[in-house]
Amino acid sequence: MADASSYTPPKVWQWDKENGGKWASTNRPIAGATHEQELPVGKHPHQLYSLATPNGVKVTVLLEELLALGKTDAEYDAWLIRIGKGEQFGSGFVAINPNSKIPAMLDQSTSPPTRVFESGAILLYLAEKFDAFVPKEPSARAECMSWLFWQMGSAPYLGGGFGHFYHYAPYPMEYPIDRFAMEVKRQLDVLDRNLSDRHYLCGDEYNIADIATYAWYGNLVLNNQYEAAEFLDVASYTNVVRWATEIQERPAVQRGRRVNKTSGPEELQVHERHDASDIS
Ligand SMILES: N[C@@H](CCC(=O)N[C@@H](CS)C(=O)NCC(=O)O)C(=O)O
Repeated sequence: MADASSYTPPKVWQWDKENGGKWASTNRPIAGATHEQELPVGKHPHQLYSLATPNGVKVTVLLEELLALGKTDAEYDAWLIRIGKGEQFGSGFVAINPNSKIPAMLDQSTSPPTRVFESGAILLYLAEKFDAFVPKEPSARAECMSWLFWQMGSAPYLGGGFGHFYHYAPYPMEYPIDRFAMEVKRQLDVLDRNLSDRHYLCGDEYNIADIATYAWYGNLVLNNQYEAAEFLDVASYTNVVRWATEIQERPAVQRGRRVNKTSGPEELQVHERHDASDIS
């Protein structure tokens, strides 16, 4: 791989399988399955195939919130998909998510079963199914959709842009780090201003927009995501910190954060969840 200053793009891009990046062994420029691998199926209505990354945590937090509300039909089996080992490219997973990214879900309570992929789509599907954490009144609903889609469109600049170049890239590159740090700080300021006179993102009610946004930006300001707390001066976004702290204290959030978790303190990891008692 050429260093940053000497690189001239070739006429036609070629796949360099050994580009040295952290994800070089799993990232590919083609879609589709790489191997046959059936997915396990449990007894509950919802079969979740995921990992406790911010996108995965959104869904387990919502499922735990629904169960905490007493929606017993929200029961779920959470199966682990180890993306570092390429399990997202197994044939069974690709059948429910042709995009090969966690999270993906199968709802067995419908006939035929319903597949849902994209974390935002899964949140909306579950919130509508259980009539919870999404407002019904049209203008409140529009505000919720606006923030939910804001999160879905914004987080790739945080994860795929800033996080990738600041934390995972094989060597530091000023141009992309500068560009994405600027964008992420702008996004934090968008949230901070919105939360200066609102308790939650859409007003007084906690909903799926908060769940989705907490998983990325709450994690960033509270949990030193990408070891960038100081670099991004996250503590200065005081309204975001206040909002994220409150969400993080919710028991369902604490539970959801542990499901499909394979890193951090071992006693907090719950690789698979098939029953409430799996999360002690
Ligand atoms: N827009 C998707 C993004 C999902 C996503 O990027 N998932 C990552 C983990 S957070 C993944 O599965 N990466 C595996 C890969 O890229 O091969 C969503 O929100 O569900």
